[in-house]
Amino acid sequence: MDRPPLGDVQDLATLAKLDETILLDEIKERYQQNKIYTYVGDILIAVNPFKDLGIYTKEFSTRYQHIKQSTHPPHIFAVADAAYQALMGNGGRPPGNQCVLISGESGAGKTESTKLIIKQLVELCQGKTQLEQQILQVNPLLEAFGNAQTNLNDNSSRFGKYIQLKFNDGHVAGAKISEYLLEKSRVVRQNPGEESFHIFYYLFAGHTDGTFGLGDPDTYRYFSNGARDFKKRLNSLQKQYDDLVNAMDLVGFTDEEQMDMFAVIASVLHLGNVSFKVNEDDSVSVTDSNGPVKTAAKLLGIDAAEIEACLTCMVTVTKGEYVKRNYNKGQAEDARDAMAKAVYGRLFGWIVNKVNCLLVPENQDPDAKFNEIGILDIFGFEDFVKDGGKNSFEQACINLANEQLQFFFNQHIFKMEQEEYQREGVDWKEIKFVDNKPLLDMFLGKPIGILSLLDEESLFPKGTDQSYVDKLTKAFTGNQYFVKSQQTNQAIFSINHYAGKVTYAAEKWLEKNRDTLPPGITEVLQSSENRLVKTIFRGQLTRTGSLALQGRMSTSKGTKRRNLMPVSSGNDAAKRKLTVGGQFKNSLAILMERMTASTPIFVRCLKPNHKKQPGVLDTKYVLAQLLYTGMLETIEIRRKGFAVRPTFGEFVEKYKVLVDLKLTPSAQNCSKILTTARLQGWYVGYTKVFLKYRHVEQLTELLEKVGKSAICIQKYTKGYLA
Ligand code: AD9
Ligand code: MG
Repeated sequence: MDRPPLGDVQDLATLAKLDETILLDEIKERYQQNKIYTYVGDILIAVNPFKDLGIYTKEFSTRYQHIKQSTHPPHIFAVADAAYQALMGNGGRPPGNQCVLISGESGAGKTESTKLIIKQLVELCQGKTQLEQQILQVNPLLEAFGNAQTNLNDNSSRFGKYIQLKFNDGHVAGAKISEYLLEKSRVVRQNPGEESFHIFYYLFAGHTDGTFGLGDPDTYRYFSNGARDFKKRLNSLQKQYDDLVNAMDLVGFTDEEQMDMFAVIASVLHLGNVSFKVNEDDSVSVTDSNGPVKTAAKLLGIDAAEIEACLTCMVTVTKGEYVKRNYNKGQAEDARDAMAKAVYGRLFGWIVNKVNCLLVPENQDPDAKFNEIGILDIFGFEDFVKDGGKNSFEQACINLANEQLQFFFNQHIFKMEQEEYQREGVDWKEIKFVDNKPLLDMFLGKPIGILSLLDEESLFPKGTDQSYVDKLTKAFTGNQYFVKSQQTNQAIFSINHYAGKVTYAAEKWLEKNRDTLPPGITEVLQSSENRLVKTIFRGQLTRTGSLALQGRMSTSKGTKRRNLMPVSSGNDAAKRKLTVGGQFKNSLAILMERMTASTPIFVRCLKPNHKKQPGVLDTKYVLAQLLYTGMLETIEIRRKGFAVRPTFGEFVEKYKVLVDLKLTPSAQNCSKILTTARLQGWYVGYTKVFLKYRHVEQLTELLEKVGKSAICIQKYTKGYLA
């Protein structure tokens, strides 16, 4: 049977023959023609163009409103349109809550797709209200604080997010953002070639006048790789700073809050420059009490002496007596970094909370129920070893989230198809696919799971990264997903993920999982005279998210006050209910519940090459992505299943010539045509005929035999498959 010209097929599920070569050829050809979007059934494949294609203009937006998917070239706006129409009870998808699940490797285009979907949704509901305008600014705002340049992506999301847009009468009635696992460690250290969160660079660009005591950006320890061409980028960073301030204004952050936020960001950098010296009695103290520690303290609204005290020693109570234990230099540096990470992490959490408060109209009933469209934009699958870096605890969590999403995709795609067969009474044997459930169990299992064992080891006082890896090796040797290290003295192990083997270095996993602050730091920060710092460490927001002054402002100063607040070591750990891994596990479970309660639309983002280059499609790399995302299994279910499913009317109209031109659409007449054609293995359901591609080929041959002209057949077949 003739195939349409390469690159012309908009829905690959309509091709009579589809294997990995055809799939790849079609995608490659389309990419070269700047057709970055392709459907596989109702799934949208999006290949990152790494250039502006001019296809997201107002004109395109209008073109993709209230459409039938098959009548327009594939587009991300069509996905937004399908979700919106379904929400409104129109179109072919089940009504009610919808969710768009965007997956793909780091740098594949998930965040861009998310923004485009939100933009189109706002257009679809006219986008005139203040709330709708606020929503458009949320992503740029969060990206400033939660995204960073990595070796895989210049604007890499270092947190996952699920955005729920609630609709009432076709208009946005509110929004909620859930964030997952910000990579806080980036604040204090970055892999070679990488940067810290964008906001740190915007800060310098927006405050060149020396506000917040800032000097040359190259002099800050927390920029592990220096300020990275800061001077050359100054103009564009200034523009980004202005855009951010504009976004914060529009979303509803007050000027005062913004200044407080920048002060806190600056304090983190100053804190990073605090150094320690070893004294004669082996205790450590801050090298320069009038240096960065003073500036950091001023910005944080606390006394420098208090910071010095809680970074150099801890006070515990033993048998009613205060016992002071000095830190060594390494411990002091760890305490400093832990403090900086905590300040940044709390600030980010507060920003998300505040945004959530601002995105709910004040007069809205908090219990009101609305239909919603959720959009999931997680951090993409990562393996930094390939680029000379290391994979740590963060990468394990990021990759686990991607595994979970892949699992959801598998369940849904295979389940959905099989449900259609059930609805139509088709006799159907369940099809096999690469199920990553055993891998998820290995991560999430209790008491033997990668995260559970980490929790166990984190609580064990003598636990080390090495003892943790030893436990993993003992528990999972023989498991096909676990690969133990050849070097037994190294705390590393590998996991065979759906997207490939990833080697993890377990260095600092216990510490990262515990995520506890050294004793005393929280208390010092809670007693801050800076309203923002006080709030983020006491964790209270008013209804509108504005800063609330809590309690009495302490006027006591210096180490004296600190001595009144002794803490026993491990006190924070005891108070903390859940470890980072435990919290992440729970939030993934909640996310899955939310997604299960909605009708999903899948967007599969593909990265065309490793170099972020436009116009270059690395076939091997793209094929690998297509394979591990299960695209072939998806194709297999289409091929092994009844991929061609015309209604009785469509079928009779096209093939009645084989029996009798007077045939009318009915189950009986469909069976009659198929029996006359002597085909086997088809099925006639309650409203549709279920055919395999070979049936279409055989029917086409028969049509030829009955004397149809070749041109006529081609037109006919194309029309049928479209
Ligand atoms: V990560 O997992 O957060 O590291 P993403 O989110 O998948 O990753 P992102 O959306 O940030 O990737 O895309 C990476 C870059 O590719 C963007 O900064 C753009 O420069 C580029 N991109 C992505 N999609 C498009 C597009 N549709 N048109 C043009 C694009 N450029
Ligand atoms: Mg992203």
